[in-house]
Amino acid sequence: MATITADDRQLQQVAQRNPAKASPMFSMESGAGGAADDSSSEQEGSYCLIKSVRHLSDRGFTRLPDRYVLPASERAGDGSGRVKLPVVDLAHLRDPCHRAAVIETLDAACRDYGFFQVVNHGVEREVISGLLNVARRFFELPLAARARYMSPDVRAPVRYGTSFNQAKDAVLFWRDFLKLGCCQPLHAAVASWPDEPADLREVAARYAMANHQLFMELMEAALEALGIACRRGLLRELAAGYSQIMLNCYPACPQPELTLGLPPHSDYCLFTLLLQDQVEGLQVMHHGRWLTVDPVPGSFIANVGDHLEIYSNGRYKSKLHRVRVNSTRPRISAASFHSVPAERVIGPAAELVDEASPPRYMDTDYATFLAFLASAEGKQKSFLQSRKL
Ligand SMILES: O=C(O)CCC(=O)C(=O)O
Repeated sequence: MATITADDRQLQQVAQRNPAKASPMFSMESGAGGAADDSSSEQEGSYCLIKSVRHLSDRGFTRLPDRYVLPASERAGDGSGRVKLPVVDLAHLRDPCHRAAVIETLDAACRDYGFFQVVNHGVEREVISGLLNVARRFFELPLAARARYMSPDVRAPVRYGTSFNQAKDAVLFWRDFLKLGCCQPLHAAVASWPDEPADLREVAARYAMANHQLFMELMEAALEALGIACRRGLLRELAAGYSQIMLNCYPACPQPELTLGLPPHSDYCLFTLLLQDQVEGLQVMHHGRWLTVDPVPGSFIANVGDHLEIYSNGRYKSKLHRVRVNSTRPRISAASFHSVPAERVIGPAAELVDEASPPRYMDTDYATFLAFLASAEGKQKSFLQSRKL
């Protein structure tokens, strides 16, 4: 039987001190209703379920709480293969003798898998390990310290939470997250990031800058591959574009076969750059099959987001992906979503539209996406579908 811990008491104090901020996270309306777990107290059960899966994992639950149990048809099952993603070597991309060949690889990967592995990127090892390390330490903080950043508002620039789209998920997912908004200038955004662990702001800011630089290089290559002649204007806008770092924590799960860390979804951005530790979990949908991606230490996984599918008028594919969890090894990942400035409207590129290829998507912007997220689960490719002409 679960007992009230020091964490619980601290969290109750946070809720009492700041009920406006904290209480929606504990209400029965925000996704925690109907809890059933190892706890004898329904109130405590619902309270635990909603605050974080890390908390449930730490308490040694042996049975997955009902609110995490997916219908059988939505579980991962046993039948998935493995994939080694196409490799985009940035050292070669930077070499004029090899650039054309790398651009071809990137173009083919974006059209087919929608995913590729980025190697020889030049981002320093300690910047990468530093981010994974500080993320791990953030999720190890006492819950009350993490709870300072809880918000049910999908628009909040800094947000700690759990599941996929917690307020809308009919079934919860086995993930906690910390979202760090990275609008420009970065120092203004950094000031709102958590001040615990003490080095989080510095480490994450270094990572954000290096990661954004990488995104810019990949975008330049993608625009070249798509044959966009006037690249400079868009690249200038992207230099001041909007990005988010999503730090994900998937604790060991008592019955991983019954749930998922994240449901099948596509990303709302131009490119996502994903960093993962050595624990596998990411699966991509390819020709109707789920494939597990082999982690390659030190590399990034890049994937085409909804914006790039729209901008490329459907040539590049924003592919479904999901995350499996396991019973023994916690997993940390950091997904950086990069796109245009938040107020910028994006639609199919003029160069890619003509009589033979009419526009296939409506123009869209960030506000439209946030309104969509606030009203729908956002799983599968539902947002992108809503923009199709
Ligand atoms: O953790 C992962 O491997 C994927 C994360 C992801 O898809 C997301 O944050 O949207």
